[in-house]
Amino acid sequence: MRIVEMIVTPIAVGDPPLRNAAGLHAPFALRTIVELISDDGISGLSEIPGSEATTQALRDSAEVVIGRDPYALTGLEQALRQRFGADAQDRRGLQPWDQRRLVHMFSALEVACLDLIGKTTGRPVVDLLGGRARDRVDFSAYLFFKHEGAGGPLGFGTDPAATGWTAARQAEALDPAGIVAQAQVMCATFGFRSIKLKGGALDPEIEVESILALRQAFGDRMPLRLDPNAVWSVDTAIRWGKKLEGVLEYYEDPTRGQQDMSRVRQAIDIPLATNMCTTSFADLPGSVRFGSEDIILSDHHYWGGLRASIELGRFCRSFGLGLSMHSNSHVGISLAAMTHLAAAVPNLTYAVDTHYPWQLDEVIKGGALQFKDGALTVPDGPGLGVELDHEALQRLHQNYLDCGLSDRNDEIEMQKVEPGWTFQSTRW
Ligand code: GKR
Ligand code: MG
Repeated sequence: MRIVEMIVTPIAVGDPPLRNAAGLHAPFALRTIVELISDDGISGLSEIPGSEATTQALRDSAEVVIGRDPYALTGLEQALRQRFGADAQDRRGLQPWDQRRLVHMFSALEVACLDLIGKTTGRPVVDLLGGRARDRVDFSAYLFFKHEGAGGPLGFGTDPAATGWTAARQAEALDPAGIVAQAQVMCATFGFRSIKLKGGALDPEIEVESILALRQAFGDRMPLRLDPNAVWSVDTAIRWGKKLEGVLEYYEDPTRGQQDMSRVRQAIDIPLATNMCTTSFADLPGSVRFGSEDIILSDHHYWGGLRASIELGRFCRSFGLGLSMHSNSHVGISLAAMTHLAAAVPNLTYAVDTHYPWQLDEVIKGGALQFKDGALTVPDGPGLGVELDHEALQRLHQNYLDCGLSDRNDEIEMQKVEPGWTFQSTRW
């Protein structure tokens, strides 16, 4: 089997005005969809965060990809590294999301190759990763402080006729009562059995009060997580962390960098988790040396694909670390890949993050994948088990062309709400 064609399509999907440490989500989240077509006419799919540089680099990688055997993934990674060079360590950036190029490119190509292989052999991707440790994957409710608005063409506008989650999805939530209301509808709609709150957005006191209000509303059997995305100082992280001992399942990136994370970890009695200070294989020796976290959040878009994420799982097992999974705004192709991966890793025992309920647009046939009791059954069709809806792809590509966004920039969006607002790598 040979790859004969690669189609790279940037899309923009409606995203509500969600707050985070870097500002505010724009009305559209950007993703890039990759299709690899084999010489027998089978197509393999993948999805990665959208960025102009990565999309262009993926298009340029055609010279390395076309004519290649999709099973030859090690050679593909070597060829990409040679052609594009390794990412400098600081390319990740200080934002909550990762801006490295090579890991994203290889992830996009590897997942599409595995989908192609699965579709050719008639086996689900989970089987190509060693088979299932579980049939169903638990996901976590992912709460955000937010401004009123639905995102997409409605922007800050709302549909007054909306009910249920569609109404809660567009409601303002800028205080503990708003967060509890958001959580109640999200958990009732999707059945989630653990909750993560995106922090680093408002004053720490409001964020901690929101966690305590969730505890009050849901009781102590609902695991709770808080993620300030590293914009709290060590002192702030310790001071507020003390109030959350015995309350949080884990405290995600309360502060920045492995050494400071380790100082917080020594001072408080809550497991620390990260998708910001230990984000690559090069960071793992530092993680062990400093003892910066208890739990690493995997993400196949950032760690260089599904097979690399399996390696990360083995590392965590060897060093006694927990393993969870990070997400960013995404649609169903990424969700399917995350589900296959989570099903294949025995020690991925935490409910996986997902932004999926926040996005109403979809590129896969049949519409959104459905959570039941907060979990997804691993798709058992060949490959990822999802198919591209080409009409939807074209519509969402047109959104991309029309919306005028080409890279994620939450600071610019925030300035529309609070003129002069700027990102600070340590805010509180
Ligand atoms: O979607 O605003 C967001 C999140 O802040 C995202 O960009 C982060 O990467 O979910 C993420 C996290 O856990 O840090
Ligand atoms: Mg995080």
